[in-house]
Amino acid sequence: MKAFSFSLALAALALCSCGEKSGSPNPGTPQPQGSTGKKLTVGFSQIGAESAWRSAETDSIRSEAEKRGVDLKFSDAQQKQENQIKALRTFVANGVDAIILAPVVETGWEPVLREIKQANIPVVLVDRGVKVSDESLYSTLIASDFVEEGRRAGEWLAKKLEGKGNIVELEGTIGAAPAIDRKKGFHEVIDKNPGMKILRSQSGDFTRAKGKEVMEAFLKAEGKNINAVYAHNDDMALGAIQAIDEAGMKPGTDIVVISIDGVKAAFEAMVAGKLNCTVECNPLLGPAAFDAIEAIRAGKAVEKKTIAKDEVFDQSTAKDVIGSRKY
Ligand code: GYE
Repeated sequence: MKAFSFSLALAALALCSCGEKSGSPNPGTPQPQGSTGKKLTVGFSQIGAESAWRSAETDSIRSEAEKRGVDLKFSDAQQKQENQIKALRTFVANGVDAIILAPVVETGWEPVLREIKQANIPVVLVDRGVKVSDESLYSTLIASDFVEEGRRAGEWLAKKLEGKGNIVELEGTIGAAPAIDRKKGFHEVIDKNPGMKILRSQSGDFTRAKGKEVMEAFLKAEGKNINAVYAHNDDMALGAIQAIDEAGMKPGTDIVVISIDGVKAAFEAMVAGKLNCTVECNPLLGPAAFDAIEAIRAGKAVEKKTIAKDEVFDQSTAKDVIGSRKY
């Protein structure tokens, strides 16, 4: 089970303590205090609220902060890197104890991360990675393996289409790690199937509205040529489903729809027969993020990367598991 595997990964992170004693006399009890005895203050620079996945991640981090008595400074960047950089500088100016960053794109972070490092503030990256020449600019990354998610989507689809068919691709935000990697993994598999072709790829910015808009354009250009749509997240797939419905075709039957995330609405769409498959990506990163912060502050070594273990769900299992989904 996913939750079990994920906690295993977290246990590995906790175990990597290089023999040092934990600062907590009582593991599992909330540790609200900073090293000076005051409440721990953590800045969280979030990308925005573009998807159900993103909102679940925000809720997870917010509720975990509350549970542990952490003073969380939350900043919503509305999809803009410049807003994230501004928020990070404000966190530094205000002397937070640690920073959680969900970086909207991969590049362009070095200068601000250097400033943060100089101020001696640990950075925990959640869900998306960054490209930097110096890995010491952040402490750890807690995320899913996006290339593997793309591969799994490709494999599921190749099987479903028996190696033949025309695909359109709804990409995530340009320059974002999950958009780059989910494309890479998917294309890797499709390239091995000469009967499968990707007709068109375009960004739908991870939103339902943009996913619908781009799918409408795809349908206009390619019409009945399209056998399947691969969306880099559920929200765009749900937008595409609407577009297919409105074009008088049957999503899930006339056009196979596959996406990534595994949010509740995706399970509902699978039960309704409109979405065929979703590859899970765990957004409940709050506990792992604060475990990492506590470990770092206690002087323990943490893994550079912690990968959540995710599953693939399709219409054959959707009904059985929908009731137990946590996001
Ligand atoms: O798949 C998407 C969100 O970064 C993994 O961002 C995350 C992605 C997620 O907007 O729904």
